[in-house]
Amino acid sequence: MTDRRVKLYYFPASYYSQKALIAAQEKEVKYEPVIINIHGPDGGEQCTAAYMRRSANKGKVPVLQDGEKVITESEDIVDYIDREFPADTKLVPDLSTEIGREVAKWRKELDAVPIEPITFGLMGNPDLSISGLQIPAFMRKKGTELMASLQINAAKIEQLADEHPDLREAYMAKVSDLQKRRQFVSDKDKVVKVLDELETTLDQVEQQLKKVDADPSKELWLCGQQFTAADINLCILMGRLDLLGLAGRYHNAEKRPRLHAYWEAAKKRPTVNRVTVRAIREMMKMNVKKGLKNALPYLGGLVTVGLAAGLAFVFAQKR
Ligand SMILES: N[C@@H](CCC(=O)N[C@@H](CS)C(=O)NCC(=O)O)C(=O)O
Repeated sequence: MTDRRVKLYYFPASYYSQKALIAAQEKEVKYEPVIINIHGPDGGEQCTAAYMRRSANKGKVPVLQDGEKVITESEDIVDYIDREFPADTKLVPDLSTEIGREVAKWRKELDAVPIEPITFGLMGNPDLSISGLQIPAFMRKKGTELMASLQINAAKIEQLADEHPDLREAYMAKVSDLQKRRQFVSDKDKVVKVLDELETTLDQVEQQLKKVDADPSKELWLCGQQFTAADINLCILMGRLDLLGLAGRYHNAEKRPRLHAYWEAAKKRPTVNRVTVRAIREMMKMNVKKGLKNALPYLGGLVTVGLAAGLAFVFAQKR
């Protein structure tokens, strides 16, 4: 572990943030956490001009800042952390080795899973969920409400584009992202297709785990004995399937038993557990704290009124 300290801008429930968080924690990187509320008002904190500039005009999380260096793509963040922070753990084995090539192949395959259509598709069509969405109520919007909020956010971002002409192009790219999200919400057939395609990817994962499992000397990680960047990508996907109530569709003791066993074991790994399983609990805590903070002036008012009423009562009794 080194004393070098970086800044990590992220949102706990964000898929790609979780990738950076697991990597940083696996490598025991000391990082200053900066939470960017991507569900906040006015399109979210990632849309402020200051954050847009900080994130190379992308306005997305995660972002890793190491002194002057700013890294924006989650795959690049994992590579950077692995390269720059030597530790016993090596997340990205050298490409000149067989495991290095395997890890690269699986990272690419899993990073290509279209997580936005799956997530927004399920939020807009919760009947596609098997065991129900686990997303906390304060983060969840249904069908028409979700469509309307995406539209409102697009309008707010267009306004920001007018206010900051130097960021216009970047803001308009975000508006186009929001329009795509509206399509995922409204086009159920497309969502069904994406969910069907995921079956093929997970069949390949099951085959790979079977291959690894054939060697009893190896612990069951995706590319063998070592937990790697490929496992990070698989774990965040499994966590997202849990969150969307889709786990039962894709794996159980009968269907893809190796993947099922893999996830049961992976969830116990401290970094994976903290970042995926406990993310929602953290979100709930954040929301309760925010609620309390907002309620504080009213609570203060209530206490004052209560005290005044009590004193008036005591005073009246004495007379
Ligand atoms: N390709 C990027 C994707 C990052 C991304 O899409 N982040 C999402 C959260 S998971 C985000 O910031 N969404 C907010 C927005 O698009 O305004 C990466 O791998 O880092």
